[in-house]
Amino acid sequence: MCEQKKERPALMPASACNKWWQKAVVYQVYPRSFQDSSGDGIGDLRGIISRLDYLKTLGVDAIWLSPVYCSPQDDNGYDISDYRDIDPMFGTLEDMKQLIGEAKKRNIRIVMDLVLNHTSDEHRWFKEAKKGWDNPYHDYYVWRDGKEGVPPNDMKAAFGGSAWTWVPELSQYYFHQFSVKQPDLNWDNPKVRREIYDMILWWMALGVGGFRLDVIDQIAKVPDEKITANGPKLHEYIREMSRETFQKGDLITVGEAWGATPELAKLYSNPDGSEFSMVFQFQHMMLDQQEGREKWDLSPLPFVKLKKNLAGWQQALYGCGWNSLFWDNHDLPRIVSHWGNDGVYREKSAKMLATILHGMQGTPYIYQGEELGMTNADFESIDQFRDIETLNMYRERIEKGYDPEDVMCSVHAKSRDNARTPMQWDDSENAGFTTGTPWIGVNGNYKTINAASQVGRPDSVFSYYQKLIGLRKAYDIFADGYFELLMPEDPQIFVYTRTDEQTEMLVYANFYDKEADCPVLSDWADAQCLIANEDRAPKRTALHAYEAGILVRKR
Ligand code: TEU
Repeated sequence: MCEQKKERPALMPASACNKWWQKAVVYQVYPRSFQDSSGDGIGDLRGIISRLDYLKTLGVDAIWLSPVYCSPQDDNGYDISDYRDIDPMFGTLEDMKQLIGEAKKRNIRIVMDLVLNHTSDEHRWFKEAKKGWDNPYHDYYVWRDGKEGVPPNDMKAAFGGSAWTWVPELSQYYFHQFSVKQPDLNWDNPKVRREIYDMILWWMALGVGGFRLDVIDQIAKVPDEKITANGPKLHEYIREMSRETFQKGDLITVGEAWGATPELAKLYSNPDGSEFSMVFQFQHMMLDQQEGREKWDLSPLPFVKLKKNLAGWQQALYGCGWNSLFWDNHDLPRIVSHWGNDGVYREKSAKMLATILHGMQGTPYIYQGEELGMTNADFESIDQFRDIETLNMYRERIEKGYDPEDVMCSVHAKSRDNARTPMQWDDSENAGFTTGTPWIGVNGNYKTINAASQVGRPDSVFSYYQKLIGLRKAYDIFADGYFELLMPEDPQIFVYTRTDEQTEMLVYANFYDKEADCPVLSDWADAQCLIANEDRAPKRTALHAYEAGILVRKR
C-alpha cells in the first residue's frame, strides 16, 4: 500500500491538465434500473433520452452506460452475444444513435462499456468454437484437453465453482473467470484482437465519446500458471489496442483494474496516451474486508488507512498519471449506507463523502442516485435479490453450513443489488421508474428520497453535487493542485490541501457522527468558503457530525 511522500515536488503548470476529461465529471447509468419508457419494468435507451435534461441540469460531461448490447443477461449485460447491436430489451441501434445525438446536443458524451475479457456463451463466436477443434473460431477461446471430472487445475470462477467447464462434444474444458455463460476470450490469438479493434472503431464511427473497459487487467491471463490479473503480455495488448483504436479519437478511456497498484496505474494512465486515460482501481474499496478473504467477510473500515491510501494514490500519480475518483458503482454498495450514515445524517454524510471525493485530483464518477443520497436496498429476504454473484454466494455458503443470518448480513452490506434498485425519480408509484412491474424492487424510501424533491431545493444533496461539479469547472486547482494530507493519524478528521502556482485549497471533513476538532482550520480563517454542508464561523475549529467543506485562498 502506498503512503504519502515527505517532500512536495515542483508544482505543475495549469496547462499540464489540458485534456477535456481532466476537467470532466462522468455519470454512470445502469440502464436496466434508470428509466423505463416501455412499461416492461426494465429501463431502456428511450428512458435515458427522456432524462438527459436532468443530467444536463446536474452538469455532467459524459455518461458511462453499463452494457446495452445483445445479451442473454446472465450477468445483466456483462455477457455479450453481439457487440454491434442493442438488446431489444433496451431498444434498437436507432435508439442508440439518437441517444448519442441527443446527448451531443447537450454537450454530453456517451461512454460505452466494453467487455473484452469474455463474451456470452451465446455469442456466435462461441457457438462456432464449440463445433470442433478445426473450426476457425475454436481458438477464439481458451481450451484445455482433459478428462471429464478432472479439470486442468483448481482455479475458481468469480461467481462460484470451477473456472473450467467441460464440453463433452469436444472432450475439452473452456476457461471462464466469471460465470459458465461467460467464456474467456483468447487474447493471444491475433484474430480475436483484430475483431475487437474493428468493433471498437465501428463504435467510434458512431460517435461515442469513450469507453470503460471491463476487467481489462484480466485479459492476458495464463491459466496454466494460474495467472489471471496482470499477465505478462497485458500492457503489450493494451498498447496495441490503444494505437489501433483509441488514439484515433479524442476519447476518455478508463480501464477497470482491480489488481492495479500506483506503479501499474502509471503505465495504464501514462500521459503520453499510449494506454488509457485512467483506470478504476479498488484498493480503497477493499480496505474493509478481512485480509486475504472474500469481500463478504466484513471488517470495520480502517479510517486512517483509507486516508493514507487515497493520499498515496494522489501523490504517486501527480504529473505522471491520472486518477479516477469514485465511491460507488453498480458492483458496490451505496456509499452513504456503507461509509456514511443512512439514518438521521443521510444528507449530511452524503455531502461529506462527495466533498472528500470531488476535492481530489482525478476525474470523478457519480453513480446514478448517488447525487440524491440513495441508500442500500431495503430487501429482507434473499428472494428479493437478483444478482448472480449474490445468489451463487448465498447458495454456496448455506451449503457449506454457514449461519444464514451471517450470510444475510454480508448480503445486506455488500450485495451488488444494493446499488441496482430503480432510480428514484419522484414519489409516484414505483418512484416514476416504470408503469409496469420493476425487474427488481424499488427501495421503500422513494417517497422521501427522490429527484423531484431535490432538484431546485438549494440544500439538497442534488444541489450540492451540482455545485461541486460547477466548482471543478470554475477553478483549475481542482484539476492541477498538488495533494497533501494533513492530520494523517487523526481517527475522525479527513483534511487535505491542494496547491497550485496561484492558489491553495483546504478540504475538510469529519467522517463520523461525533464532534471532533480540526485545529488546522484556524490557519484558514481568512479564506473564502467555496462550498460547505453547514455554515461555519471562520474561527470555529470543532467540526460537527459529518461536517465538511472546501476553502480557497490566493497564495
Ligand atoms: O466487475 C469485475 C469484478 O471483478 C466484479 O465481479 C467484482 O469482482 C465483484 O463485483 C465485486 O465482488 C466487472 C463488472 O463491473 C461486473 O458487473 C461484471 O459482473 C464483471 O466484470 C464480469 O464482466
